[in-house]
Amino acid sequence: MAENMDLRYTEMSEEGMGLSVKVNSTLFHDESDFQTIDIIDTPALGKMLILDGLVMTSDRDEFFYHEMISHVPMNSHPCPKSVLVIGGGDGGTVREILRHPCVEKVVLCEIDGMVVDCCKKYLPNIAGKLDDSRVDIQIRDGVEYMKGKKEEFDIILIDSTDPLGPGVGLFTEEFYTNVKNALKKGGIMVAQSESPVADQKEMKLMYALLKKVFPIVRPYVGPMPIYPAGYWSWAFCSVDVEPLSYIDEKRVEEISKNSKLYNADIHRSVFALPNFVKKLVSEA
Ligand code: AG3
Repeated sequence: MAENMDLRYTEMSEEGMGLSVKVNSTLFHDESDFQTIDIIDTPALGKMLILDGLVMTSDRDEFFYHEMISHVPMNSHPCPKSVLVIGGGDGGTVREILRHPCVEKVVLCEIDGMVVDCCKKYLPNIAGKLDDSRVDIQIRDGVEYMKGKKEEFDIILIDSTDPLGPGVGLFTEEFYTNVKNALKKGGIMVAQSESPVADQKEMKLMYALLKKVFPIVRPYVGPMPIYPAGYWSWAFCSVDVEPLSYIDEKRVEEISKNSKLYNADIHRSVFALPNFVKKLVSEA
């Protein structure tokens, strides 16, 4: 390689704002049946998973996302035994779910087997718990998987890509209706819901659909350094559970002992929304 050659990975918005990371090397590059998959090694963030050119996760900042998507809903349920993750083939969300002792079964429904294999091989810190005996990995389309399910899960997490490419069917009224029907009484769905700064159009469309399906739809927000605008949102949705109406204090305390971000104060504060986010969601 030429001396001083500066290889970079860049994810740029249409307006030309984005992330730029120096790259040591590319560890994996292939086309699956669904998308282009890259694993790169970087000095700033460790190894990173890139799908169709968009960053999904990295060794060093994955906790911002995986702790938020999982512990907020998990600790809002008195005893989540059966949990479903749609997407999330990197395994980070599953790893966090398994830290809750009441969990008996986690189904991971990921469309792309190559993502799972690749993350097991190159991102063991993130994917390392996918071989746990409580995990049932289903390599299939989440849209198909959800059809006809009735009251099976306490918690369902939609750990999808952006509303583009293979993930697009996960942003529809039909899919959300099937998810609602698959929740047990007292069940909660959380879906990643894009950046309130960089993805306002997508977010509005998504919340409009969610509000058609779920009586309770409450966004929560947090930092996400490597995603667009560095600021992210998740949608807490349920038929019968308001966020903060129940918090499992004992589990919050246990989980926060070994968490980088999540603790009792964070849990209570994430539903505090800036005015522009409130407006965006109320107009959806
Ligand atoms: N799922 C959310 C990815 C969204 C990223 N968007 C982007 N880079 N434009 C991440 C999967 C982590 N388990």
